[in-house]
Amino acid sequence: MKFLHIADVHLGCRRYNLKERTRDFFRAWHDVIVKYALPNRIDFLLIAGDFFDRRNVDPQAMNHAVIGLQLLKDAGIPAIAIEGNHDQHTSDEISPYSWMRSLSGWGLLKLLEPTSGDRSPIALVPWNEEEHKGSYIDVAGARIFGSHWYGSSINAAIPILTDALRQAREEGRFNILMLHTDIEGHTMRPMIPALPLAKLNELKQLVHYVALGHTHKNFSLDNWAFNPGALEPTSIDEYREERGVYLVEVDDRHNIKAEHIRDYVQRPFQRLSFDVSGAKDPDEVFNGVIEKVKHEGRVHNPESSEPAPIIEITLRGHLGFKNSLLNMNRMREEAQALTGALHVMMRNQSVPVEYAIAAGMDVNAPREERELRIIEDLIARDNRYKSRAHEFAQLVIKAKQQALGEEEPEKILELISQALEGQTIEAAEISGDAKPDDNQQSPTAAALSAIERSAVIQ
Ligand SMILES: [Mn+2]
Repeated sequence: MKFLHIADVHLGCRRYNLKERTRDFFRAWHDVIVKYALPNRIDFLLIAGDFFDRRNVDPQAMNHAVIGLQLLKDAGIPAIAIEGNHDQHTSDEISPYSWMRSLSGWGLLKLLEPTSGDRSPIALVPWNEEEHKGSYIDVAGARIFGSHWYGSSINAAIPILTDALRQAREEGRFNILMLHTDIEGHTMRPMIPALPLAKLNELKQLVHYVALGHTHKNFSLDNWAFNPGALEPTSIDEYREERGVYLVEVDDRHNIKAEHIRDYVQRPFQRLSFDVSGAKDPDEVFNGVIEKVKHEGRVHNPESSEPAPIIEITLRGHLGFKNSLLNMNRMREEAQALTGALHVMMRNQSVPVEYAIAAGMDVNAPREERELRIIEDLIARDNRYKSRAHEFAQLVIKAKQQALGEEEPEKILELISQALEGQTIEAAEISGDAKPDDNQQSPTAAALSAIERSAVIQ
């Protein structure tokens, strides 16, 4: 038995407002079929969720889907799919229709969906070829099970699904479960709950192969659970991850030989970064960026079959003049002309010098020195206290030391008011107000709120 396992095709994915980029997802999908599905005479193709980028499939994406599915159908290769979070149907109460179900109804793919039974919220029923519906299907010695996208309820769903599988699996067949979920320890979004490995492992006694999807990077577990990764990166943050398709061969004794294939047409990406610190004027930044592109930029060769790259250029560091003086458009156009890139993205993450804290400071300097310097810089941002920034910074440190030493609050207050004497009067005079304004922060409060703000600036 031989099959191809793909996931996260994301047909119809739109990025950067580029028509070409949408076609990339089709090219990858088409190339994989032509290069690996057809010549290898596979018995079936598995699509483990997120075939489409969105539930409301646009006409172009539907064309892209049908072209590939028709090629498979003409070759007699069944395409077996489950829904992912991106192309999942709405609740059946709202509408029983979905494009994945339509494609299944037209015989272009076989969408495997659990149903809900009388006794259990998850029931698995055999494929019905007349109705084009079912939760599992028998093909070429395999029994393939589908599942829904369970999202954060995956933990509760797995034991119920496990019970249903125990009933429906067939001894002697190669049992495959298609599952769209992150697995703990292998996710790209550590903040989002994923299925614990222990829970997944409970399925080991029931199925021979878990066909995973959802995580856009490749990984496999114990030559048993396999996640191929997205066909194409859906965001530039994914471009460094390994992704591809699994070509799987299973012998009569159910030994698995899974090969991860990455050689198909993919859009190349490149990330460049330029430090603007110390640049005297916008021209210097412009020239620096262009030099960088000339030396390191990925140049597209129009003769080659490889697609033109998408390049992202990020400006970092401390900018010595106004942001608005940077001509980002000119940089983009020049970089594009030099490389022949499909698209150049410019991102400005530099921080204007007036907001820069401890600019140019040795990061290995002693902690006390760095602390004093940071507080001093924060205080100096307020013109009213600029001339006494050093003195006030020392005061902040002293007050902090007393607080840490559990000195009485009154004593600390005394220390501060003594040091500030004269200053509050001065400030009130400048503002033309006899009483200190409620909005007028004391230097200590200004420094403390500046410290809070600095957490954001970093
Ligand atoms: Mn996805």
